[in-house]
Amino acid sequence: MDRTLIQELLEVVEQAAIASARLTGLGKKDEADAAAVEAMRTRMGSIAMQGRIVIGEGERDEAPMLYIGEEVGSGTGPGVDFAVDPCEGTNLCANAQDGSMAVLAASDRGGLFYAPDFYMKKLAAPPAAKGKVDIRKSATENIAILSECLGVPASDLTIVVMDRARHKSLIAEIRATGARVKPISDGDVQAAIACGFAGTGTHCLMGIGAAPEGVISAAALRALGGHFQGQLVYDPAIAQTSEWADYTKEGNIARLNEMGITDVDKVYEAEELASGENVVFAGSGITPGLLFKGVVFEADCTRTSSLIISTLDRSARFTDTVHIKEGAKSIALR
Ligand code: VTB
Ligand code: MG
Ligand code: MG
Repeated sequence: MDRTLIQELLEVVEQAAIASARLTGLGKKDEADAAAVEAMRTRMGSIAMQGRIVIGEGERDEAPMLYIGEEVGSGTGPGVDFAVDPCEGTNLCANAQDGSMAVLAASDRGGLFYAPDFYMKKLAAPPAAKGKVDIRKSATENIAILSECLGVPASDLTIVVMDRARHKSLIAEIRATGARVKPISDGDVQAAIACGFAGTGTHCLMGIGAAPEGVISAAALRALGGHFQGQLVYDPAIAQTSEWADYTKEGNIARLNEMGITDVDKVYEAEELASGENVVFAGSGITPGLLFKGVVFEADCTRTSSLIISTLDRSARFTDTVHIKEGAKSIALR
């Protein structure tokens, strides 16, 4: 991978964000997702690379595009592995709520963990707390560590947690420390990455979300130097999801074993989930969020706001782009 990829990947997520943003607020989450998938795949096709999807829209049979194993790109050039979520937070997009974005993580061949479609317990925190907080510790202990690392009392900390039944006791435990809880309905990738930056008003992400999204979050936080750990969740009693109504803990363990995951309780560090020599994260806002603005459609242009974090040049680039329409007469500075 070389630095020219940074610009290409920026355009990939911008195009995906614009495509789904056209459907913001229309209550059509599947259409918004499909539009982003198609736009992302089309733009990826013109990149000189031998790309491969390792985390995508599902297995080949159910997903026509960006399915796991699909080859993307021109077919010549460096080998690049991708974890993609063209419309992360489809509900947020469909309901015009904050926090949906087009995202991907890229790495050298074999540099991204092939996450199964399972749940994942996650812990994300700022660089100052990297390697100090630990997913094996209780929320109470981690908040004390975070408070020490950031030099602020617990009451100045805001912890993001997905608003789910499974987190009832976690939320109570966090609040008992004096820290604040920001429940989110969806979109734990953006929330996790926001914890890596000071000034976003969020300091830590705790709780259980999806595993594929965990790999994308890990890639971003690894490139940034922040903290991320993940641990697969296979017990339906813990996940408390209706989708696992017919699943058993034993059956899920067997499924993981079949996928080659034998140490099912392993704690994965960011550097294991995104282990490649180089890692690039690219995200572009569909709706506004903690990291960037959403897509704005104007008479003469379309505006996008994005973030690329890359180990290639140790950078985090916040990029606002004006996509100029044919015959544009007036483009405001911002
Ligand atoms: C999780 C989370 C995502 O969807 O996948 C969630 O990681 C679905 O979780 O950010 P449930 O099955 O508990 O509803 C998102 O919020 C959006 O893709
Ligand atoms: Mg998706
Ligand atoms: Mg998603």
